[in-house]
Amino acid sequence: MSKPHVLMPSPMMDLVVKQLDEAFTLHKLWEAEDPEAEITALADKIEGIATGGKRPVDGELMSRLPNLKIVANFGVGYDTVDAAWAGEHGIYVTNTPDVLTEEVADTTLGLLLMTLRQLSESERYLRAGRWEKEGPFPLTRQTLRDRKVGILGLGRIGKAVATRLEAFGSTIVYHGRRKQEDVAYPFYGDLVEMARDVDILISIAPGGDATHHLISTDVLNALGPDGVLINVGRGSVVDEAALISALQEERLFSAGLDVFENEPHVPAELIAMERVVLLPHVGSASVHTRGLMGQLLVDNLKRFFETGKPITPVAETPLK
Ligand code: A2R
Repeated sequence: MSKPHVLMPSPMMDLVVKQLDEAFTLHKLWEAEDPEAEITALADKIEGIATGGKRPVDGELMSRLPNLKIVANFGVGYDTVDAAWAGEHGIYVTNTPDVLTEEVADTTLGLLLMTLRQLSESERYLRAGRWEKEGPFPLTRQTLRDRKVGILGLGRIGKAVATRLEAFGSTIVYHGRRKQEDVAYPFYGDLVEMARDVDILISIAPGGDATHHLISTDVLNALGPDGVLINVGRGSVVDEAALISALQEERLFSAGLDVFENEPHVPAELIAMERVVLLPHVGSASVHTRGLMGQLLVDNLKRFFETGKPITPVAETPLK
């Protein structure tokens, strides 16, 4: 029996490419001289796509592949795949949830502490020889002591962040589209109201139209001149221009960002700010965790072509 044809638009980790090469007829689009002509030539054959999100898998691409049955996405966030379109057309979309939850939560706490205690800035101070020449680094205005933290997106990762924050003694509240009955933390139906009541806002919500620029000027103003924003979800959730203005005008104290609106571009205005902590989207980026994510992507495709059911379909998939 011939192996199912799977399209890989952009390079992925060796572990994924090797296993997909063995199990399927894998088409590495980036190796094609003319990728668009290659898609047209293969159109009838392709039954699966393995994507890392570099090239969006939108309705335009999927509609060119009449036998497409599954799109396997690397990562828990799948905002570069039009999952609603796929669902409407009977195509499964899978992501890689759970296996990265603890790693991203660890990174979030690291970024939070780096930001509050200005640890990047203080290390640069030491490396520049300023400790010896000028004396101790100034006391930081921020601390995690006695602070109230608001979580935007109390999902799998948000809850793992909250568990860690409990151990740090923080007070925790959250905002989402609905109150979760099995959660004891106070719920805010209004994000501006929550921002007004907390010292620190952590965003771990997904990207996409529904969350685009949810963290607006109003939210940042409500967080206030002593407020700190941490974003580890998606860059699109924060109005980056509004954030830059708020920081420049000292309407917000600081920010710790692992994600940006136009990655890998990071605005020069942010890079110029000493106090702000900027990470190159490393939330889940350990060999250990990325390996588990890659394996789950491979297993989703294999399981689907063996049984007709993938392991972790996303919510928009109407196929039960
Ligand atoms: O709204 P709810 O109650 O379904 O809560 C979800 C929340 N969320 C939103 N909150 C406010 N406005 C929205 N339009 C909205 N859409 C979703 O985000 C839920 O608590 C949370 C997402 O949690 P999970 O689906 O469990 O995702 P997980 O594994 O925690 O990952 C979160 C995100 C990914 O989508 C990537 O963008 C990033 O972390 O790596």
